[in-house]
Amino acid sequence: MIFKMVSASLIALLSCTATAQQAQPFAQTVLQLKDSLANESLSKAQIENAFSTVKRVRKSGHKNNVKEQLNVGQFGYLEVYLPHLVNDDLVKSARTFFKDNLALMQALEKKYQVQPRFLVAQWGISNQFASTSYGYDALSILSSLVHAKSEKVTIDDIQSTVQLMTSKAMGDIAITSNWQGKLGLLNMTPGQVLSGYQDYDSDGSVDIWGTTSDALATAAQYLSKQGWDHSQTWGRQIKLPKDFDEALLLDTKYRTLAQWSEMGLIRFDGRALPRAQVQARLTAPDGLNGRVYLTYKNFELLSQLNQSPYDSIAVGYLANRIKFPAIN
Ligand SMILES: [Ca+2]
Repeated sequence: MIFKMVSASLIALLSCTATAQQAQPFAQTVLQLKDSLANESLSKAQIENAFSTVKRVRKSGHKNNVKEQLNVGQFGYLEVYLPHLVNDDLVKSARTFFKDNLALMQALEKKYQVQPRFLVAQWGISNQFASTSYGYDALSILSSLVHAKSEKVTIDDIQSTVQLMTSKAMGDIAITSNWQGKLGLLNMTPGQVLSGYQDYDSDGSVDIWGTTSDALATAAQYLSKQGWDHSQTWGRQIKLPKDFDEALLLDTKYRTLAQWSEMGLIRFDGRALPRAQVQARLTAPDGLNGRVYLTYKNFELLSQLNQSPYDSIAVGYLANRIKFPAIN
């Protein structure tokens, strides 16, 4: 039933797109993009070379993974989305990978000061542990999204992609992306990849599309540079007191757990919040009637890697499932 609803909406969306005429040809969009990139960090030859094979691409209606099928915006609530996405199979895959790669996990944690369960969880939520993510020419996808006036793509994404294409560190690897223009196993933006790509296995190229350690290390380096706090986790599900003022859900102010405790918030299992000075704020994507969380600063960084608060919460939740029960 749910999938029928999704399909019907998708068909409606596609026919809408098909009838909307583009005001200018794609070639003109490409010219404008090239003009916008003509700055000191990229030569004219590099820009021309990068765009020489760019083509306009249109997305088909095929939904190729569970996340696309579970289109949150169409029908979902976190209460439905979370158990569908982070199901027993995904948890098992996460824990098995973690256990089979304990030495890598420990080495990543030591080098980047990011708990590796978050990296593995980010991979699971981004790509359901697919071992490769070679897809479509990233510059063609991003240029096509700009042409379609997607607000999610900026000139910075285009510039970062061209810089990656011209970077020697990437070796001979083609810069490919998914339909949203996200790169690699962990669906990072071109700018995020550019800010900290890692050739973790030292084979001479950064392959975040087909080498798990390169992909995990690149995300770890990004989170580390953004200020990840290794002494903290991401947040916790809580219960609000009955008389809680709904307006406070829109308040993004950080308060200590002790302050939240004084305001009547308790752990989801009914116990009191820890008496810690940890700074936390409310995250309630479905309002008072949905799951409510107190999230910490690290959650803001996870949110930079994810499309929606649902996915960021799913990463935190999967990371919890990797930690408990403990893997030895
Ligand atoms: Ca490598």
